[in-house]
Amino acid sequence: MGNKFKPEMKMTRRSFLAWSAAMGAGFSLISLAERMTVEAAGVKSPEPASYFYQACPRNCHDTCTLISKVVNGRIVHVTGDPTHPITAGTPCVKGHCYPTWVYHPERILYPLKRAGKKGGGDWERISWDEAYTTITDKFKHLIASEGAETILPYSYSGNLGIVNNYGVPFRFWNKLGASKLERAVCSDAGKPATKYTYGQVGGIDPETYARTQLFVSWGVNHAATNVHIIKFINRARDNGAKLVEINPVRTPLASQADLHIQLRPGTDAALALGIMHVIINEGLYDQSFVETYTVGFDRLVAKVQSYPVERVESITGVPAAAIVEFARMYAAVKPSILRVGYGMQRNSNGGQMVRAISLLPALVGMVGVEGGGYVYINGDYWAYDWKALQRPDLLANQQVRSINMNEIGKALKGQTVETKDKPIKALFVYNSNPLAMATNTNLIKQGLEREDLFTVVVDPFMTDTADYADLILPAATFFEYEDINSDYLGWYVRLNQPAIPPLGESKSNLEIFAELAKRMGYDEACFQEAASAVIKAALNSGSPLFAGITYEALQAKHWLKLNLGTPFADKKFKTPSGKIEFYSESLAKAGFDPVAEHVPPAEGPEATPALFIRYPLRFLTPATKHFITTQFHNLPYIQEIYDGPVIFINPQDAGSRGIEAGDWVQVFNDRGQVRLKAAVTEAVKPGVVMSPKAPWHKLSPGGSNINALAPDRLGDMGGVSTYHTNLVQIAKV
Ligand SMILES: Nc1nc2c(c(=O)[nH]1)N[C@H]1C(S)=C(S)[C@@H](COP(=O)(O)OP(=O)(O)OC[C@H]3O[C@@H](n4cnc5c(=O)[nH]c(N)nc54)[C@H](O)[C@@H]3O)O[C@H]1N2
Ligand SMILES: Nc1nc2c(c(=O)[nH]1)N[C@H]1C(S)=C(S)[C@@H](COP(=O)(O)OP(=O)(O)OC[C@H]3O[C@@H](n4cnc5c(=O)[nH]c(N)nc54)[C@H](O)[C@@H]3O)O[C@H]1N2
Ligand SMILES: [Mo]
Repeated sequence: MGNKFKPEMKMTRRSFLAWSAAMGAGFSLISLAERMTVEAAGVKSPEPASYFYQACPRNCHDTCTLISKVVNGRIVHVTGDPTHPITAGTPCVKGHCYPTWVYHPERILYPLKRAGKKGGGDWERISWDEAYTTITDKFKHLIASEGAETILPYSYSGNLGIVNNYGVPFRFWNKLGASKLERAVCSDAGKPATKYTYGQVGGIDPETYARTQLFVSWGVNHAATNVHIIKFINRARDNGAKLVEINPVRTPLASQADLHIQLRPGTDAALALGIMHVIINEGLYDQSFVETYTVGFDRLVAKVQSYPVERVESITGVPAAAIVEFARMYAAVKPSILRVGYGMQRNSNGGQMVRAISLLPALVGMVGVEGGGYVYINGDYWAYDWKALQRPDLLANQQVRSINMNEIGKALKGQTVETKDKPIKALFVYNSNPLAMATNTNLIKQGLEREDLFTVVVDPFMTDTADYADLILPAATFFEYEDINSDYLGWYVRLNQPAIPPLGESKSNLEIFAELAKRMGYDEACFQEAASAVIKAALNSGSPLFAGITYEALQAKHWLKLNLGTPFADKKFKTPSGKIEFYSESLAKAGFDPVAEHVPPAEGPEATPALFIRYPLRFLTPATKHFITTQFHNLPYIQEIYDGPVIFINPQDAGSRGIEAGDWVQVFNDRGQVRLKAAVTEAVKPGVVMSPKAPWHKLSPGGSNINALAPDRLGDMGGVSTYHTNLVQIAKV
């Protein structure tokens, strides 16, 4: 990495024991019975060994319960909890690597300050005292001279801990009055889209998938992003269920599916309306369900008439016969589950695509039934006491400005309305690596290079973003602090115990914000709370979903299931009409078609024909099994098994460009360029290319990753990112 600092790891057995004694009750050893369960699962245990339970806090549906084995103060092995129904004893390929992640020789273990030009790679080790003083002096100066809004926290999902991500940092930023970050990179169009239809966002319990007869995976790549759920889908298939995959890419699960509908990206609303055209016009819908529990059916009937299957074929590229086949299957085979992914809605028209798809289960009566339903995200089941966690009451200026994280490059360059006259002067990055993961990264880099910008990065590793920091604070990993986590697909709250003390001088986000608060002179008691107190406050929301889920119960059991039955079993919906809305007045008020509509993507042959001539390929950059967004790329074991910086290209597109499998190619558009290796395959259709998110720039050939090409345009709903509305051209190098 070329940085002039020497990581050291000094934790003697004596200091470990002193630390573990100091951790007291929060540091519980697992019981003998549990240890026997672990050993029965094949974990060898030479004495003396201790075992600790973690909740993997990566941004991942699965949120595995892990068990780490510690010998002489060192984690020697990490496995999955064999008793957990979803984790079922095995982490994913990345989870297996955790010991090498924790003890990576390039972990940052001390505060560092820049010792050369920004991005130059020269660092000087400093004390925590100097680091804190530098930051708080800067903050105090900015607050007094230019206002607290010139300070912007940037964070997202490096760890999703309720304490260390969603909790304590917000208390600090509220009190300080910093600009708010609109955290809209991920699933934020699909949420409002789903709410327009059902009034809330939530999914069904994946452990009930086995009861379905038809599983429709619409824009999800389970084999990469959700491996622990596949066993439930397979159990359903063992019971005779059919599997349908609707995805522009032939994913591993699509290869095994009964039907793979390989549509053009960004055309899903047209497909959904075409399917509804068949179901309605052939009289296959659930008439009594529609009459009893929905409003606006007549408007839907009218709307689908403009989506006959021939027209839908020309928009989506899906043969009319396949649309009819699926429509008839979806109306006939019950119970059915329709699972919608997040990748698709990261498009300029993503919200409207999810809205159109969300109408399907209601049309065939698959809402509130066992083994059936619609699945998006479990956000509404995270029934924590958010006010106690984040303390919005500490924010004096309720009108504080908000900056969309998807426009971070523009914001740093003063190119947004909010930042033109009041520039961002301090950027505090934690739990995120924006320079690698966000859109239009060349612009972000220019922003980070600003000499008048003071940037702090808190991370366990020297990331692309950290390279441009003025100050780097060493973050402890989740094996080194206490927290709780929630799944966003399964229904659990899980305790995360520390297994070892923080390596070197690294600290948890909680500790860092506590000390910053002290030095800023914030004397509210909440700033000095231990993790256990924050967890207790968060769980104490009074929500019936959390009945029986307490800190003490979590310490004893490590994970506890939410108290939820079949969602919508009572057929009550939190929409304005109290019913499922095929026609939505709120959608109309927000400027959308009140039923649903196919809107061509903002970059494409219809919307930008001239651009399409120069850049005729639609570039998808979804997840790979090897990374969690930007994490793990720096692990040797992952590098060994990672296919490298590939781009999938159809033989037709490769042939017309003289590209053969294994050739290095340049992928480019007006925003940037990236060098990738061609994988010539029919897994993508002509006109579509695909390369996984989100390697580090500095570990990528040519020093640039795929997000150098990604647009910073916002999507139609929720201010979401639009990674997939991205036209490119490819040339052999
Ligand atoms: N091209 C493309 N890009 C995408 C996407 C896409 O589909 N395509 N998806 C987007 C989506 S959906 C998301 S959610 C984002 C995710 O992007 P991010 O939220 O940035 O998430 P990660 O890359 O997982 O982790 C960011 C950093 O957190 C650090 N970290 C880990 N644990 C801790 C900790 O305990 N404390 C601190 N302080 N830091 C820690 C890691 O070392 C890492 O550098 O990426 C987006 N980027
Ligand atoms: N291994 C691994 N797991 C992860 C992540 C990771 O980086 N690696 N990221 C995590 C994060 S942050 C998130 S948000 C989730 C995301 O979970 P998913 O939604 O499953 O993942 P994505 O890869 O973003 O997108 C899923 C699929 O959308 C498809 N897609 C793209 N455009 C379209 C379209 O227009 N129509 C249709 N029908 N499909 C389309 C892509 O081909 C891709 O297969 O996964 C999480 N889990
Ligand atoms: Mo995400």
